[in-house]
Amino acid sequence: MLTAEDQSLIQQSWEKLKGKDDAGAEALERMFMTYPQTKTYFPHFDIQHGSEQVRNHGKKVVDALGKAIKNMGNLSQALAELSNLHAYNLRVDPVNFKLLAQCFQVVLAVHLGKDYKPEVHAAYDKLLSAVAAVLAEKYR
Ligand code: HNI
Repeated sequence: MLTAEDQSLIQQSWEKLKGKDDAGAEALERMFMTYPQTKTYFPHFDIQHGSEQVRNHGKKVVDALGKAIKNMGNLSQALAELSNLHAYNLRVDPVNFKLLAQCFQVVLAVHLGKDYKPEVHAAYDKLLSAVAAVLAEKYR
């Protein structure tokens, strides 16, 4: 459960995050390198460093997170379409959501530096867990 304090920490730090388009691509690149099994969902992608496809996809993921951040009170509704897509069309094993979340946290830590205080980290952990739960909720 995201408290009012969590939500405000997330909103403030999200505004401070520069280069959001690249943040998504960096998180994906980290995921592909650190957890190579995740590459199996992207056989149609060029996933080399600097790939335009990864950059575009990263931007979509970051935009979706931005939408989630604007709608923290009602994530299920805000992400309903994405939830359908991941469950019925893409069939991404939900364990992978945690892997991307972890990589995204590393990107936040690198980019926010000292602003990525433990309480900010904890707040994002809750947010990304909640997003992952919504993306997986149609599986049953
Ligand atoms: Ni995900 C497509 C958001 C986790 C595999 N994904 C999308 C799109 C968004 C998105 C946005 C584009 C939808 C559209 O075009 O309408 N994905 C998210 C978010 C998370 C996430 C917010 C978690 C935080 N996706 C994952 C994970 C995997 C994944 C963990 C697999 C390891 N996603 C995909 C694939 C596509 C995709 C595959 C389709 C890509 C394409 O363009 O063909």
